[in-house]
Amino acid sequence: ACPPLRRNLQLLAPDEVELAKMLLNEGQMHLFEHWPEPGVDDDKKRGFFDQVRRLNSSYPGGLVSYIQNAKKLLADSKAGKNPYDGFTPSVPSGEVLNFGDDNYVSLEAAGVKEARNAVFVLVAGGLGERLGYKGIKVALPRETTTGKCFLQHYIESILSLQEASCKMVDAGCHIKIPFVIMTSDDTNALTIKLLESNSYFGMEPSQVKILKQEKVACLADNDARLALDPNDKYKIQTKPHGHGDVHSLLYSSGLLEQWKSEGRKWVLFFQDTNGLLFNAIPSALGVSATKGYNVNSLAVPRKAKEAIGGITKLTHVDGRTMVINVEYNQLDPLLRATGHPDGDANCETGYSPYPGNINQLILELGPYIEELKKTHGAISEFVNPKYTDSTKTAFKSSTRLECMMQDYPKTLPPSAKVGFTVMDTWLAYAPVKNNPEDAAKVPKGNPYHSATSGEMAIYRANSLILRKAGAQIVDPVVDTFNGQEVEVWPRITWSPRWGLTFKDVKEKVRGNSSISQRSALVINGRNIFLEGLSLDGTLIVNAVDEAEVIVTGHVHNKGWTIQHVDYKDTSEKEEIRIRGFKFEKVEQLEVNYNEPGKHSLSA
Ligand code: UGB
Repeated sequence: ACPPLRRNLQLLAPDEVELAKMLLNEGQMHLFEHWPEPGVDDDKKRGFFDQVRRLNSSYPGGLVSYIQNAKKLLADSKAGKNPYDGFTPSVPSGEVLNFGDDNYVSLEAAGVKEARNAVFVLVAGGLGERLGYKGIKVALPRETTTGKCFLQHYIESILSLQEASCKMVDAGCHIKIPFVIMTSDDTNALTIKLLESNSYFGMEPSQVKILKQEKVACLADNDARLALDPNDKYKIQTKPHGHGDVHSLLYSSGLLEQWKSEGRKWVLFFQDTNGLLFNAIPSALGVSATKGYNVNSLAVPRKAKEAIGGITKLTHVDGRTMVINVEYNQLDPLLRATGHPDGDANCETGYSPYPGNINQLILELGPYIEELKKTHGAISEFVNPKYTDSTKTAFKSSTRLECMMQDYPKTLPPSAKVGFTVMDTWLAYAPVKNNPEDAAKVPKGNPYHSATSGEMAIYRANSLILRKAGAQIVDPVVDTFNGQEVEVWPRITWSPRWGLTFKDVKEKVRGNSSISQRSALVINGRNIFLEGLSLDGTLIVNAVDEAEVIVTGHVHNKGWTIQHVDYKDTSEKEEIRIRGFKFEKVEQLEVNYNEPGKHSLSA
């Protein structure tokens, strides 16, 4: 059927002949039409089949399924079919937590106890196109007072949970919490380098598993003809398939069964740049454990049109219901099509009635494995072609199928226990996604989701937590960096092993401590107690775990001042430019306690 291919058959191994037949059956003859006689470009032709083999094995059901799914989704898209046809949205009910109250504190305790049965999965294969940062996002500083990157913070948080959890149940417990990172070709090498050059930030290398997602083939037209790479006609053009790949990768890796045999119970998924996330993990895991949720999504109050999905109850005309994320670009049209003429709008609370999905999912391992045995991890997909005109016959550029990890519950039976947990945004959610220019254009009152707001949110959260624990923290000032107006709170940071839960913080803030607005405080150690500290300047306290340090008295120095930096100022490092400020370290008090025993810093 394809003479250029037939003439080259002798070059192909038997499995490659089968792949070629499959491609021809699926209408992909164009991939070979330009192939010259044998003897010309033979290595490239073999390379082509190496790629086809990879594309075939990394997609559930292989390339046949991919092409057939694409044909169907492209036809639906051309016909203007709404994926939510027949569904009516309504506001779901879930757990709403109030930070620091008795219920919250007891859920945190339940969550820490469960953590020894948990595994963590970070999806970090995205390039972060909206942020435009050149490196990998997990290498960005979470805040620049200590300069610790997101990945270090995540690992230290998991290690602290591991230790606290073990201690709660049995002094001899040595359970190690597994940590999986999903990378892609865009992030894999840099992620491994970051881990290796920092000794895995204190985690045992065997605890960390890297799973690399493969890209998927691009589609050139409505017939799902695969697109050739414009720069190499022996290569199929590929693009990322989305964070939903994490489920099929976990399934095919065999890790799920291994975890089950080790008695693990929970799989916690999270994203690359939310510096507040681990504030929310203990209580949310407590909710999963006490409510027996098979699926628990973390959510925050959502501003209408904010670029985070809305958690929605969908009821089908046939009676089916599900509680699921409706992505931010689909919520507005869905609401308008179902009798809400204002679409995605704020209600009297000033927020959308649909809680915002922050894509932190807690799945119960047993039911998760059972479901994946049926689906092999395939997740409902979508396609988003940009057509050249209203006839929808041609694309401006090639497209591909995509999938999202939060669509996992779509295939679950109605008996599955699917819930969600709403927390305060200030406590739980501050992603770094938008570049300075786009962030400055965000409508007033909506979150910027930028490097500027992401860092300032850490200081605000820590200040508010200390306040709730009884310290006096002065109100913030308002300042503008890279065109974004933000609250500037004292620059308070602590290592996860100091303040894993609110109870931990409360136990370590005693007497009448106060911190002025221009102050910076770094607490780096487990047993550091603020006892009647009055801070006006910069104080850094480092202590080994076995040291117990009482910090008291008045610390006053010139401290660290905040300098404005323009994001276009290329004399500054990109990590600094994108946040729009840096610290000038004028004066500080830094104390180190390297010996066990009781110490007192009495300034
Ligand atoms: N990611 C991958 O690992 N692989 C990929 O192929 C793509 C991404 P974005 P998005 O909570 O903040 C999501 O781009 O997809 C990783 C939810 O869909 O930051 O626009 C990537 O590295 C949305 O419902 O976000 O929006 C990153 O860690 C809402 O909840 C993660 O996937 C929103 O996040 C997310 O990728 C949010």
